[in-house]
Amino acid sequence: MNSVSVFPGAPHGASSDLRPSLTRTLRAAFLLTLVAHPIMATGNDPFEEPVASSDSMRELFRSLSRGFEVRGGPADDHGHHHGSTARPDSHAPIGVMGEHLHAEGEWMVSLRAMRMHMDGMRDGTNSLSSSDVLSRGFMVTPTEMDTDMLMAGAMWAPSDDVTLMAMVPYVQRSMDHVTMNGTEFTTESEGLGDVSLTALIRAWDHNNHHVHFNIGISAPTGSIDEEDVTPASGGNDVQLPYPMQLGSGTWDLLPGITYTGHAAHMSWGMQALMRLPLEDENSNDYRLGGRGEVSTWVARRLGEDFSTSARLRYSRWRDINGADPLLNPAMVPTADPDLSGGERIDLFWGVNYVDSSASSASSRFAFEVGMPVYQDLDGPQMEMDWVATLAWQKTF
Ligand SMILES: [Cu+2]
Repeated sequence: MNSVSVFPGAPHGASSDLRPSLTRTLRAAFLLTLVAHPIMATGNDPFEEPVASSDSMRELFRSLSRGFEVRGGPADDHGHHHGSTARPDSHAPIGVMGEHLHAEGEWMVSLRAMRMHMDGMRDGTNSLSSSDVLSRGFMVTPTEMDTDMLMAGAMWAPSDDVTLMAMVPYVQRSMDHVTMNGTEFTTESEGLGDVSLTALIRAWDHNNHHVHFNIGISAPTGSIDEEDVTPASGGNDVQLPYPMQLGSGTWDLLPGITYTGHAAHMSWGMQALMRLPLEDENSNDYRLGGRGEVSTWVARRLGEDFSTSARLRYSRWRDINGADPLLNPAMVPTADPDLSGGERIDLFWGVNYVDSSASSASSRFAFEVGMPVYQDLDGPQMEMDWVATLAWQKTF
């Protein structure tokens, strides 16, 4: 299909008509790279013959990680770190959280910068143009959305069998829309998201195989009263639809289970996580639908300091229960609680770096990017286009 058929008659300029085909080309290139990278990696064994580019990359990252060393004392020697701590792939791809334990007394701090880009609308597995959505009677349809999240994390292990993990997200959202008469406008929201605390509890260890439980709780610290101006609001701030809010508004349970395994040059894992509301409704008379996801990944070491990873994630989330009385579901699909459930399969590619020559108090850098290969949405609902995470982690 060509790009013209994607937005037939949509009130957009020629430049935005190009976007779907560009997106498709980028996605095809990404998936091709993802499939090809393990093959290329085996073709030129990096353990025998490190390629020049990876040497200069290593130097760059090493000098970066030295820049992050704490002044006056890098590398306290605790002496009881796990043997695998300095492997780049001893941590999962960075989009996976709570997948490793720490040794007793060990601390880790981390900072993740994440962006999720959504582009266009979908009903079931079919993409919809803006005019398709408007022809169903909505006054407004979203066209694009970006969510940026800065996530500060801390991990601490009171014992070898239990690691505690706290996550503090700062969220920025921006959504572009077009109205029935062609007016384009953007709404924005920004602030603290839902803070969570999770206990990672060792369940089973056998040689290179490891299982732990994730038992977390998420506090309703993120606002569900975000407002902005729209063309219909006469210059006043009005309540924004559900996807623009910063938190769930309820206390949520975050149960999960994680399996990881490793061999000399490979590691792999699987994690199932859920988010289940613990209250019937929040202060705005609704609760988000329960959400579950399963990730499976495999990582391959490239020399001592780098690893690359491929990850497959299946997510499913249910419709919103109840309704915010300030929202009119006939205005825009994002204000309709019955148009919020769905399922999706995403494929990710990632890279981890750790300076293996440093002592145990080492900095890590990691990057992961993913794209959906399948989306089935209770629509019209916004389609996910890509998601990327860049992170720094430091163990004490
Ligand atoms: Cu950690």
